[in-house]
Amino acid sequence: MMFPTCWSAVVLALMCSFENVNATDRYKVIQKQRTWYQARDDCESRNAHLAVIRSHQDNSDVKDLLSQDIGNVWIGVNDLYNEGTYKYVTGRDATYTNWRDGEPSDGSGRENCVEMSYEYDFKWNDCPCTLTRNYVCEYYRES
Ligand SMILES: [Ca+2]
Ligand SMILES: [Ca+2]
Repeated sequence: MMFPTCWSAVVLALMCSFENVNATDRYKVIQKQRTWYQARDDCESRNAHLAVIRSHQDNSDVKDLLSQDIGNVWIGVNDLYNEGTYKYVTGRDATYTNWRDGEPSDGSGRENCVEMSYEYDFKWNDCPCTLTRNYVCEYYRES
C-alpha cells in the first residue's frame, strides 16, 4: 500500500528539482537564528558559503526561496575589513549590490554585515553582525 504513495513522491520530487534545478541546487535557506559569523561558519561546515549574489538573477533566485515567515536573512556580503568597501565572503569586491533606499547606513559605526530585508522586497541592509538571522548558503565555489 505504501508503494504508490512513495513512488508519486519520488516523481514529484524529480519534477520539482528539474523545474528549477539551478536555484534549488545552488542555494539553501537555513532556518536557524544565527549571528553572521555563526552563519558563515555553518555554511562552511556544509562545504558551502554564505550566498554570494553577483547579479539581479542571483538576487531573484534567492528571493524566490524566501518568505515573510523566514524573515530577514544573512547573505555573504560584508565591509568588516574596510569600512564602506563591500566584499563577498569569497573575498572579491561586491560588484553587484541591491541596497534599499538609505542603505548602507553603517548605523552607530557598527553595521558591517548584510541582510536581505523581507519588508523591503528583499533589498539589502547593513546591520550589526551579532544580530541573529536565518541565512542562505550557496553550494558553489568561485574558481
Ligand atoms: Ca559598515
Ligand atoms: Ca543599515
